[in-house]
Amino acid sequence: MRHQDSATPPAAPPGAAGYRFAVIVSRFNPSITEALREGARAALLDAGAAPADIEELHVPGAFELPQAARCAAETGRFDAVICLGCVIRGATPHFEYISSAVAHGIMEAAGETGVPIAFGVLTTDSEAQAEERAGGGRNNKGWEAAAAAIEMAVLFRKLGRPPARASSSRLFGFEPGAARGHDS
Ligand code: INI
Repeated sequence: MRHQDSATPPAAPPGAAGYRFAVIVSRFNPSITEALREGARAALLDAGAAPADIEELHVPGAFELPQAARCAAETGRFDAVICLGCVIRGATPHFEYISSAVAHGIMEAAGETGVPIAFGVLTTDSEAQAEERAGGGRNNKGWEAAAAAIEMAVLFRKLGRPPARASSSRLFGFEPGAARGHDS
């Protein structure tokens, strides 16, 4: 049985209000990843997330997504992280290495930080295939990844995970200067 038909992805679960999301976007294959970013943003807003609770961050390529996702998760400022990228086999001799490193890296970062991290990375044979999966509405891997991130964030909170904190000044769990012995 197929998990889902690609023409009818599941609806974005409601209830993203009060949750904070990082959307990390790879700049490689930018027209595709921009469409994924728009899809993810639409899903989050449709599910009730406040624009101020969606932080968009960019990385050079898909290979950097796990590193940035881990860094974002470790700040404690996000209930879920969404990774968006596009790796095209035709244009990438090292396609298998990059795709596999990204998938494993994201899974490891999620497991080690305890923050849900969604995999919105297209791995396709051609640019045409990537365009098909970065379309409007729900026919968009970014939309799908954001829907998964919302569902996981809601589930984790139900299981007792505390809400992400809103502060932007407390990075990595300590005040700037604290590591140098300041008390501020
Ligand atoms: N990065 C991608 O996101 N998609 C690709 O198709 C791709 N190709 O074709 O090489 C790609 N390469 C860059 C890679 O992700 C890193 O940014 C780079 O190796 C520097 O670490």
